[in-house]
Amino acid sequence: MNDKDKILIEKLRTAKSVAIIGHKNPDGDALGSALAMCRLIEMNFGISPVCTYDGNIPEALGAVPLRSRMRFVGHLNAPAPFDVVILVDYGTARHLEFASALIENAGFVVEIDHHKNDAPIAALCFDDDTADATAVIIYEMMRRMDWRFDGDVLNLLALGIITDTGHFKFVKSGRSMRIMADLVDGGVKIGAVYDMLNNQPKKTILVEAKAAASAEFFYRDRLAVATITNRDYKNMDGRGENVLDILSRIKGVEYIALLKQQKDNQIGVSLRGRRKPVNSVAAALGGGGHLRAAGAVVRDSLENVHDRVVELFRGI
Ligand SMILES: [Mn+2]
Repeated sequence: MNDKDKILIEKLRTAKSVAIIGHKNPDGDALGSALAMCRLIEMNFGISPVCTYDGNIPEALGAVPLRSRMRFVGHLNAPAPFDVVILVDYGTARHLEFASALIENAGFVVEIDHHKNDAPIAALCFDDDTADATAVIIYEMMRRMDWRFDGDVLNLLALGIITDTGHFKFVKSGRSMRIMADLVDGGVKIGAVYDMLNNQPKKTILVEAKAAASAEFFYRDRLAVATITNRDYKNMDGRGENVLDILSRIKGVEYIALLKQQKDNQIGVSLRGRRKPVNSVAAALGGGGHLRAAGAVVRDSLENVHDRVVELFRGI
């Protein structure tokens, strides 16, 4: 146990109310980390945290343990100031704008994150950008502080690791895999976690298959660009991982860009690099993310964003 652990324990021991918040439109790691932390605090401090989110939780994550504990931020009735607010897997402050009042009014703010962030929000930071997932950091905290846990906690942490590593494709070291081994020894069935994610609506898979089928290819087929227009966007569920996944299986494709027309002049861009980084392209579009999995939201027409993305990959 280290000094930061001791402060956290002291704050949680004396807290009468705790809120846990992840980034907007939570993914498997944000959701798994928030709910695992929720259960851990419940089991070890006898207090029931409020878990809140903004945006949309993909239907693919509808079957995760404790999913029903997540409360839409707009449905929190007159949230009193929380004694402790814990931010998990949030990235940068702009992903938490929806919760700024909760954070500002909190007695004490803690953050647990693996994103690179030059401007942390919290007074107490468990940040580590070498971790493959926020779930990795939480697992290590749980072990260090000798917290009690149950099967739900282990499955939620496994979910965070599996989804954020792209099913282990993006592991930066053996660290998250060693943790995964512990989780499996603790009873986690990897196949069951995968199957839990096979929970997507038919319309989503059909829209994603259509986007993959109409992809364009540039630079001797090294760049694949798929587009989902406004009309189809409403049938999406999450970020369109299936499109990225299908296109990344093509021989010779090095980079994949998925353009999602969220609104007429608002394009979500997801980028993947099979062997090389794409985060500089995301940064050039005003976004960010991980080395080989990054993205941006660009306020411009679909045509303009399309041409800019293709141009940014010129010379690859
Ligand atoms: Mn994450």
